Amino acid sequence: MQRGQTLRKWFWITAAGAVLFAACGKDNPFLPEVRQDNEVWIQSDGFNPKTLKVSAGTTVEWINKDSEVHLVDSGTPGNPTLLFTSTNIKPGSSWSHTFTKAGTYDYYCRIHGRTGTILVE
Ligand SMILES: [Cu+2]
Repeated sequence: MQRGQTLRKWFWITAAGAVLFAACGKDNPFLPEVRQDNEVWIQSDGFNPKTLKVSAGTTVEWINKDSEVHLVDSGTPGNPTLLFTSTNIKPGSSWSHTFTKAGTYDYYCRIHGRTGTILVE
């Protein structure tokens, strides 16, 4: 084999390896994403999970997996508790809040009225 051919061969082997490596990686779009223990996914049908159990000191992250803007507000529709209020959570973005004390924290989407609970132990 000629030197040029050998180089080309190794180029393609390296390129194929890089593509395979990327495909097997964490951000592989072909693999389903896994929700982390401190995450609430905002989906078109509501908060997932509807009740999230965490330990005190956990930073809970609401991730908007929907195509609409959502806004997380503590309390229940019509009865906000003013403990936490998110900014507008746009599709693909997220908002976080750290829960330092044990308790049951109800929240809802101020735009759509859907409800959820954070159970802090
Ligand atoms: Cu909403």
